[in-house]
Amino acid sequence: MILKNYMQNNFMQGFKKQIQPQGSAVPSEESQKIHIMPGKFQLSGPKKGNKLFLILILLLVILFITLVGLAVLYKSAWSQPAGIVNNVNIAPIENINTNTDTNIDANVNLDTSDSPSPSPSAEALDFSDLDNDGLTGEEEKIFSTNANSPDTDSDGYRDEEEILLGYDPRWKDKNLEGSDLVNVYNFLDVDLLYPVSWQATDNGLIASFDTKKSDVITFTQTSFEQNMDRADLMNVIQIDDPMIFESDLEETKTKNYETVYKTNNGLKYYFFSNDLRKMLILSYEPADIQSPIYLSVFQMMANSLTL
Ligand SMILES: [Ca+2]
Ligand SMILES: [Ca+2]
Ligand SMILES: [Ca+2]
Repeated sequence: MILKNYMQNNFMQGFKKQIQPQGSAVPSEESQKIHIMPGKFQLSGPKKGNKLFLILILLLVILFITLVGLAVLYKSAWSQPAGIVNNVNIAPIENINTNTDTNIDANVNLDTSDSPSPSPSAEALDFSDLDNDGLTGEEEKIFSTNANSPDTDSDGYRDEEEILLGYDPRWKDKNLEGSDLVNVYNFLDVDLLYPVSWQATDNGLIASFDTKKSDVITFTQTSFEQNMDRADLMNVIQIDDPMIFESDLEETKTKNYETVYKTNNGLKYYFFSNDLRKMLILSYEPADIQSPIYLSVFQMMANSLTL
């Protein structure tokens, strides 16, 4: 028992010494209290400081980002006008290039057009005959007919046909003479019709009809004192124009003249009076000899000659 008590005491003391190796119980309680208090103080203190610190850093970061963003916007705002300025500079250079190209093309075209070019007035004229009725676009204007219909008044007669026969192509069974399309001109005791848009003048020897589009139509008369046979008529014609031969002429007749010669190209008429003492010449000199634009009007004038 003694051994047992001794061992228990010693053992407990040793055990107590092992559990509480740092000395007495009083100082250990105080130290525990002191430790707990600073522990609480230290834990709560740094937590609040960290939050404030983090918030401050966040604010600084946000401020920095906004400043950087503003700086980027400011730079981009400056760079866009700079880009536009560059584009403006590039665009004129491109325009200059294209202009020079077109100028070169125009020069090439001018070089190729060495052949005689039509006059500016001839270029503005309408030579086309879209409806294929024999009247050019200009002639359709003169007679107020439909340039897209060969028979404006739908009476079965083509527009040109009516004009050459002396009818108003706009209305059925109406004459050209007396309409508002033509005037009558009296010269050398002969009447002839001409478009109201033209101007007729004479100097007593030659009558001129101004088409106002560069073409020239004239009407003259030559008298002969002696009687002549048919064989002599060719000589009379060649006195007027030595370059005309018999093969260039065809014989025809009009309403009031039995003996009429006209050139194959239809640009000149020679009318002989029944006693063959007088010769009347109606000639048309077109601005473009290859395509006379008023040939139908001219034929109408020739057909309308009345004594
Ligand atoms: Ca026509
Ligand atoms: Ca027509
Ligand atoms: Ca008709």
